[in-house]
Amino acid sequence: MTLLDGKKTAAAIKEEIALSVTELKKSGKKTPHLAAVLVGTNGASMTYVGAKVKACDLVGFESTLIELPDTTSEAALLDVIENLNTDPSIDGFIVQLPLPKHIDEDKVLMAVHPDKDVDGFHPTNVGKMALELPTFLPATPYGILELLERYQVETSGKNVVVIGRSHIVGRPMSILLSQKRAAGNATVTLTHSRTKNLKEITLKADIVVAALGIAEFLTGDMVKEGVTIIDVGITRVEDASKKKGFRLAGDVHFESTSKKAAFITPVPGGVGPMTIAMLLKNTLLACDRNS
Ligand code: L34
Repeated sequence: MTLLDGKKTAAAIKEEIALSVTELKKSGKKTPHLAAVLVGTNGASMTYVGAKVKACDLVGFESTLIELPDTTSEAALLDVIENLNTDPSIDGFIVQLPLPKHIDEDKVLMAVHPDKDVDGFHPTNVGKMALELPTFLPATPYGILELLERYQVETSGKNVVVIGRSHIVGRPMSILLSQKRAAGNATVTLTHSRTKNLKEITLKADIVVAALGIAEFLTGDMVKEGVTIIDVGITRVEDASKKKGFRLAGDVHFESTSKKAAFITPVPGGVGPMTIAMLLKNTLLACDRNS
């Protein structure tokens, strides 16, 4: 079994990005600048956004964190977005999800200018992604492609089963893996909560991408020998024995599935850090397009 080490791979990617930033600075070009908008005090979101800002520092990017209270109105958030859209110092920005219930997420994502949409969530960029036109790929699927590629996991002609049809992971993942590209050319089955006989389907998979958001859902009896497993889930499970009061669980039951797997991502230290590295990569691209 080979561990697909997202932490290590993300560190290597960040080093590559830091080198590019050094080159940009040497040639007198603009330093990439990422902004992140965080609404409310969701503990996990604060951790992820904090990690994004820290990663910017590490590679030499500028970063701006805009923290808003969870009582922020939709109109006020849209104003903040408009300011970021028109601020020439900002190359790209994200609005961390989830948003408080009184805010329409679709409306907010559509307000982000596609050229600054380094999450790749705007319909224009989703459309370009689906049509294989150059664009910002959503960071989590992009990170998974990069991990598969760097570990030389063969995807061409393989049966891939994606569990979960979210707009930010499952759906784009299913599209990207079927495309004619590196870490593509797979035969993809997209499964979800209405899928019948899921186990019959996952047992035929060469690669399983678990992105449904249920802790330890995928168990050893659901996969075949030699499978590659990508665990996108990250749930905080109460655990009194831990200092923080919780532990992190993936969507995959690691102990039972790893016995059968050829390749598997851990949680933490798998897909999460890759998401952050690829967000930086998109920001570098956004800055490059601006210069
Ligand atoms: N707009 N919202 C927007 N863009 C995104 O790309 C995200 N996502 C998801 C949630 N909302 C978003 C993230 O950033 C999930 N996500 C994310 C990012 C980083 C990590 C996990 C999820 C991460 O760094 N995970 C660490 C553990 C961190 C911890 O201690 O909790 C890991 O090793 O998996």
